[in-house]
Amino acid sequence: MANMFKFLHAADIHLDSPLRGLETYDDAPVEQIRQATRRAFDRLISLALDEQVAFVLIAGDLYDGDWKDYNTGLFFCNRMSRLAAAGIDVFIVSGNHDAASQLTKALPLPKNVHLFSSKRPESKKIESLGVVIHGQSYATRVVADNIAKQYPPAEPGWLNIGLLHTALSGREGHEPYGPCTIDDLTAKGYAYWALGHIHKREEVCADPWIIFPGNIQGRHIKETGPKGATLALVDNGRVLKVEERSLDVLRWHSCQVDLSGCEAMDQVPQRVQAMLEELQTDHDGNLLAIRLILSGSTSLHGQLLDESGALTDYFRGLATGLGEIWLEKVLFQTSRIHSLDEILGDDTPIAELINSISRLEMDRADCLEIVPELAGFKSKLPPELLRNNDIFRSDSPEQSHDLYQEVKEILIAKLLKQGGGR
Ligand SMILES: [Mn+2]
Repeated sequence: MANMFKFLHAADIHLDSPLRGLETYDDAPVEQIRQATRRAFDRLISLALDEQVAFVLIAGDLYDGDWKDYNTGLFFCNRMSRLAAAGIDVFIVSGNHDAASQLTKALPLPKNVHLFSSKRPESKKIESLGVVIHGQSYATRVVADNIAKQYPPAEPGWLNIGLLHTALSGREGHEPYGPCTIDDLTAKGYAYWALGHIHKREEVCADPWIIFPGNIQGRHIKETGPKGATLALVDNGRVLKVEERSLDVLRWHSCQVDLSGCEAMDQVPQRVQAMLEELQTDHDGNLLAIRLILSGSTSLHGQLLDESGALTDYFRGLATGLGEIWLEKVLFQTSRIHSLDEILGDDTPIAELINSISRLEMDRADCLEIVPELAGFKSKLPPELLRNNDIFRSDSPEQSHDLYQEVKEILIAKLLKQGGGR
């Protein structure tokens, strides 16, 4: 009986997850992004083989949803056969995205793959290692029950592992599925809880180990930084240590470029370039997808807004020149050095006009009333764009608010330029 071995814990692979509107960007590296979840999955397979792990755990949302065709499933079975050839077993629970009710197509599972039942918790023993894995799949997309409660207590004398798709007691930006507390999990007496669902890596607890490995590949700007899986080392029936291993092939970053104190326009690209070069040094050879946020108070504020289109193109050129960098978006969020009152001085007509614009409290409803064409325009947009474009999302009032602030700022900047203000 082997008393020292490794296992790999991954989750939220979202294999063949769609592009989320990236095709609407002119220069998006569409092919690289489209292939990213598969390439990251290939790196997971390579890691399992290189580290000669005893088994692999996948804690839900292996698939993003129902397969378009059988290709996604065939790809998965093919990669599983590589693990089978090395004698590596794979244990899977499904999550909300690939719940039993969500998938209408199926392929026979390779012999080395075990998918846990969605009806009740199951326990699978690996006699040669003294390991028992407890798990339950999602039957439906929405699981509001604490399914962990039904998991059996630890089997004495075995290394007990719980495989579970859950939001625990809630995590920002994630549906509160399979709710449970850390105490619920600890009470079972397992050595390791292999969780999934939360896309950001989190070591919730070290005794027992309760871990969200995060997803293996970021899929949009809200999933930033390195992504990967957890490699655990077991010795004499105890999980000695865990390591985070990055697997992503395309890395998202959102970064601020502080333009405070910039006095001349030629300083702006310098600061942007410095930031891009800094990011370049820390990306494990991956393609970088970057959102630039220009911030800080500067006398260039109005000019930046006025020239935002041309500047964005210029920054794209800088990024492309540096190599594997794609600028997803540039946000202009600088502020004025001087207040409007200071700039405008006495009550000239232009001052009055600008002041009334700056006082305008626009919200979503107002905007649609002011510009009735917007509603017609919105109805003509493809649904894919609507779903992914901040501007038209009715469920994000803060984003709408930001947008209207930006519109106001651009209007004011243009008027100031016309009126000869600073
Ligand atoms: Mn999930």
